[in-house]
Amino acid sequence: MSDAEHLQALKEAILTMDLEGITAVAQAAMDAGVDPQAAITDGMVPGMVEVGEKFEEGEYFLSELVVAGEVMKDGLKVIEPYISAGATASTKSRAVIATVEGDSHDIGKNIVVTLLGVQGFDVEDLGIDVRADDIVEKVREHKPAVVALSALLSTTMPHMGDVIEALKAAGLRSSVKVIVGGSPVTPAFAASIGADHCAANAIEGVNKCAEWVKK
Ligand code: B12
Repeated sequence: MSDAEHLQALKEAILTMDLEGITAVAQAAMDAGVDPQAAITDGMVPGMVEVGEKFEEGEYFLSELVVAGEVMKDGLKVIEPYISAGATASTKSRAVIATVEGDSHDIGKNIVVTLLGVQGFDVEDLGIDVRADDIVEKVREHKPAVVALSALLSTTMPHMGDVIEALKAAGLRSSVKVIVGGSPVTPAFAASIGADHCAANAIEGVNKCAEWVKK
């Protein structure tokens, strides 16, 4: 099988919600030497995008979103160790990351967590549905160089602005860089809330974080 065929098989596994087959499909891609980051971004993610489109069109329902999410997570479990194995840590800075209040999407955030680890960041992952005050508390405690925020819903995106306001109120805004990401987040929105960067995807975002802390 060619690399392109492995990527297509990964995409199909997400799209057909192949919970039983995904582990073998992902392992086969890794055994064949497919680049692990490409397996995620050019294999599984396009599958998820199509699942989202089918949900929007009414062809898939919430139950399908749930299962597709589980399939993606099982695939990531196989692929992520291959990313870390090839890594050379280039930084020793801290990052605090969270999915904002009201939002329980964490698949993209978890990819960012893995890639930050690969870049040598000491990552404090606060999980999903995290209130601005709790994020500020952790920033006070861990003194990170970077605060990374994820939102997948247009209704929860504004909470990213709440986090920045809460950081300002606590006198902590100037001590951290704030990066925001997630499919509905645009550079214009990021600028409007005073974030330092809006990530186009996990890889680009994490590269920006590494650039910020490069001595
Ligand atoms: C899987 C999924 C779910 C799963 C989530 C499982 C989980 N553990 O995460 C479940 C079933 C729980 C779910 C629930 C809901 N969902 Co949903 N979900 C999706 C779906 C299909 C895929 C999301 C995903 O994981 N994509 C794959 C990852 C890898 O991509 P990603 O998250 O975008 O992340 C990438 C980048 O954005 C970036 N990134 C993300 N965050 C960050 C942060 C930083 C700092 C950086 C640097 C980068 C970065 O890195 C990643 C890799 O490059 C999307 C459709 C879509 N195509 O996005 C809908 C979608 C996001 N969901 C949607 C909706 C409406 C809902 C519900 C409200 C449905 C309902 N009626 O209940 C609930 C809300 C629950 C809640 N309170 O959060 C809508 C949102 C519409 C909107 N714009 O507001 C979408 C777009 C579907 C649609 N087309 O309508 N969902």
